[in-house]
Amino acid sequence: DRVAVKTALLSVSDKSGIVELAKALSKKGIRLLSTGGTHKALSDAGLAVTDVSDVTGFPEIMDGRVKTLHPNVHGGLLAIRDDAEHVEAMKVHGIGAIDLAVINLYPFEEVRAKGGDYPTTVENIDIGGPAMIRASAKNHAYVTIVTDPSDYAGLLEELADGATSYAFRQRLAAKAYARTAAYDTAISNWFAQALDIATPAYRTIGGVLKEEMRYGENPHQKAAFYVTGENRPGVATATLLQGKQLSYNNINDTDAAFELVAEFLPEKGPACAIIKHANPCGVATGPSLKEAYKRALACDPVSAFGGIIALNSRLDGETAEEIVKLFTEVIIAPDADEAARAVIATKPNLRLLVTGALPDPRTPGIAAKTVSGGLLVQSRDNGMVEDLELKVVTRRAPTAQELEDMKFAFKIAKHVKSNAVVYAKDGQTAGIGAGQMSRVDSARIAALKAEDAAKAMGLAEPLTRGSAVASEAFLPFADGLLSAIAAGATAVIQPGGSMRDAEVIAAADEAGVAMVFTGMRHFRH
Ligand code: 93A
Repeated sequence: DRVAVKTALLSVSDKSGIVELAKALSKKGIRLLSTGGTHKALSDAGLAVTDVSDVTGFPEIMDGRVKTLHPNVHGGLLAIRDDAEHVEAMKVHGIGAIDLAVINLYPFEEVRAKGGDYPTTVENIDIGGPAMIRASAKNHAYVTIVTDPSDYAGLLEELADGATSYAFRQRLAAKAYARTAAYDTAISNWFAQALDIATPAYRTIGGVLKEEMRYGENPHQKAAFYVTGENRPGVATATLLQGKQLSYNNINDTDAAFELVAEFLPEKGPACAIIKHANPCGVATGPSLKEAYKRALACDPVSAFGGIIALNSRLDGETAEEIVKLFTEVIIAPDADEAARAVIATKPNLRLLVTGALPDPRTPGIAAKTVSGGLLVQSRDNGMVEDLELKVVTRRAPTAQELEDMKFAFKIAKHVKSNAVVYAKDGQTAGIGAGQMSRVDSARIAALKAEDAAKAMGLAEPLTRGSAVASEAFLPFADGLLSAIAAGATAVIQPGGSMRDAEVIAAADEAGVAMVFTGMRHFRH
């Protein structure tokens, strides 16, 4: 099954290693064909190489948009070598077989990542390259397709006897289709982003392998991290300033932390979110970043141990000093100043990630999860309480302070696993109940945690007294509300829309509690 390589077509944008490869191929007596720029690089290096225009009998036209899109190229790549009709067609039309194709594509992903303008990005959509890659890969029974410069060394090893094996060609064909699929994914997602289209039908799920982790959610599971190239500051694009590689769970939790803290615009003041198992165990704003951290920690200092800390502004030295007092896994922030970096450096295992910016909570995007035999895709939950028309449904309207607390709590409830109940006061979470199967249990747990935190801090009463409470989905019965009132909440924010809204409103009125409906639900499962 070894096929001798007599003719090779080289057409590469990334020209690293191409001259060395071409020299080695040429030494083996392999005839070289190539396109304009590649041709120039090779002939400049003194190699004998045929211009693809001489093969097609056609000049490269339209700024190179049409250079290899020709039957003489595609026939040479696609012909079945032992099919009489194919051989006859080659003879009649003067098509020569091409046995090896070395191709890498216009750097669409790089241009996109650098924020190239619209026409430049479009011009970097390669057409001829993917066509040749797909043709060669389809015909892997005869043709060897190399799409990655890191495979050049292996190719030369394989070609020791001037031929390649079927298994070798098969493997490279599989890699080739992974490459063209990833390339088209990047193009479709760039379009969706450029046009602000959140509809999943316009998006493709896929990415480029960034790294393999030692294990997945559990040690017996394997895991890898793929980057989609989406232009969104976060864990996928962050720079790891120090600490060991992030684990699967770290990446998941860090993402949850940073997306949550990004809800708080830095112009409005510092904010901090502490995450455990993808749920916040404390979120707060404060007069300084250090205060924001301390206030976030106060909500549930027990759970915060070994957590992930996300900050909405540049980490400074005094905040870093405070953070290192407790065992933390990861810190993520837009930036970290010199003093902060020096403090964090005293904890070599603590990972410090900087992103350069915060992601915009309002931009559309895509979220996906697998189910058995399928993929569920939806647009990102980019609803923001600031954009909603809040409807006061109780006799008593909330005070200005209650309204602030309500909005703060609802913002956080969006990032808590359902059923979510969040108590907040003065820009600080007082208690968070997450992931319970019944809403009333989430309310009870949140209140219980607030009592524990009060005891730990030596407070006379829990922070839930006089707080606002948020529920990410409607309160189906009055019981959840009554439990919140028992914990001391004086204001309630929830989407509304239950069959029993009237009952819930009556219970609130009875207790003199103010309640607003947002009309928007934030399930998170
Ligand atoms: O503009 S294209 O879509 N049209 C083509 O016919 C074509 N043929 C090869 N792009 C095409 N290519 C690409 O040109 C290759 O995929 C490669 O990335 C690049 C190499 O061009 P040069 O050799 O001129 O630098």
